[in-house]
Amino acid sequence: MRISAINKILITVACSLSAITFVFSQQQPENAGFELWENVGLSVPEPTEWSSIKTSDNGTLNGFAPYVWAQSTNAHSGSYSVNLYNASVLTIVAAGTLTNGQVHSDLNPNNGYVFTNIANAQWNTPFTQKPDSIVFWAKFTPVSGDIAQVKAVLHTGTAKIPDVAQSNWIALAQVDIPNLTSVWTRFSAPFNYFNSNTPQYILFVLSSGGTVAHVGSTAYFDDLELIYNPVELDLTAFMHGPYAGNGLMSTSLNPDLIPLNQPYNTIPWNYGGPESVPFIPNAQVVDWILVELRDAATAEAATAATTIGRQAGFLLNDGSVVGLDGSGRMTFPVMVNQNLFVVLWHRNHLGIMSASPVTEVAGLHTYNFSNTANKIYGGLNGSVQLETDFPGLWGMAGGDGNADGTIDLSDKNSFWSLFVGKDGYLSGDYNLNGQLNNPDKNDIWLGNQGKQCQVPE
Ligand SMILES: [Ca+2]
Ligand SMILES: [Ca+2]
Ligand SMILES: [Ca+2]
Repeated sequence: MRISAINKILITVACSLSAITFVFSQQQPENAGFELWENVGLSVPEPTEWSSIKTSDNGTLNGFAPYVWAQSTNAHSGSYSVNLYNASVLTIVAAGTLTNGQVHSDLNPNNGYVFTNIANAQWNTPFTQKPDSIVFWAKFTPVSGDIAQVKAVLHTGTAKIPDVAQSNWIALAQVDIPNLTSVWTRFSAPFNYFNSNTPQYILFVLSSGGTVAHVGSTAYFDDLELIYNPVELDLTAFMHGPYAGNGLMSTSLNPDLIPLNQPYNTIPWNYGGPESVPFIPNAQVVDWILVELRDAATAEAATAATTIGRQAGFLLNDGSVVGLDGSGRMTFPVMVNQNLFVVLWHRNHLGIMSASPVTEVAGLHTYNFSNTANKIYGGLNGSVQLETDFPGLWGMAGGDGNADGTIDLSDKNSFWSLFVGKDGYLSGDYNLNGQLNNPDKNDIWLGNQGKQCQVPE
């Protein structure tokens, strides 16, 4: 039998990675500064993307409904704000009302509501993100105990405000303004999340009246904004290959051999992020590292499907993980609903995940993978003890040249043997010194054989 001498390079994706592209732009309300106005056939224009009680879903009542809004040149910024005021028709007092959805009007104001009309794009605002809070600017002159109010509801499907059942609601942010507010004032409120569902729409209602509105109350609104507090990371981790002792890694690849573009745009990471630098920003940079955030109840449940963000950054010789400027912390514009688990990927070391949730203190999410045993999920099955003397040091296992999540003979045969003697930024350069020779195999790969990536698939 003839045996082929060709080494078959198997690229199996043991630690499977999703190819999802994450969009980091933050969704904001449309025409949130009320600068754009449109004539919708009424004698008063409406702010574009917003509507009120004369364009409700009840064509019969629309003709009788009073005007309760006006374009105002009394603006917090730009040229205009929206002025809402309570007005009466016959014996009914209608509250000044503005929504990005549609008004459902009723002869009894108590039966009125605003709603996301999913049947018509004119009356709904698709929205899939999870802001932390709402901010806007307002002035208010109340009459007889009236309150001005802004509510924002993130929801799926059809939803309305108010709604006793709160059907399809995911989160509510609400600001009540009970007092005279004669100068432009900034108001804010957090979104209170009821569940971890992903929104499909956002519904706002702005009002110049409370549950029982009185004629004469008038309010001005401008510059609505949604606030997203990013997850800022303070991470520490070490890699076996370049580990040089005394809590430091070598920086032999720096600067000439480290590429200026993030190298994780290939199998198995398939990370298409645009991270690149004009030059390696810091003499302490060891190599590029890919940081992945997962949102799950437990470490076991933190599979690839729970990924909420990925970014490439730099690992420094003291174990710090930093952004593209070489010193600042990495931030992710995401919101964590359950628990945050952080995964680190390196091109020829086994990926690692935090064994426990990464918690926030004063806005900072801190995790040190290295300073005690079992900070790395799965322990020594997928990592290495770098220092045995107290207090010890633990890090990422080197030798996975084909990045399939297992350190075995194929990493030697295909990615080390074939390139022995070569220089460069090579997968088989397991000690990251820019030269591929015996120490890569003997000092790093050999002792790590059999270790497997413990990051949940
Ligand atoms: Ca404005
Ligand atoms: Ca391997
Ligand atoms: Ca080497």
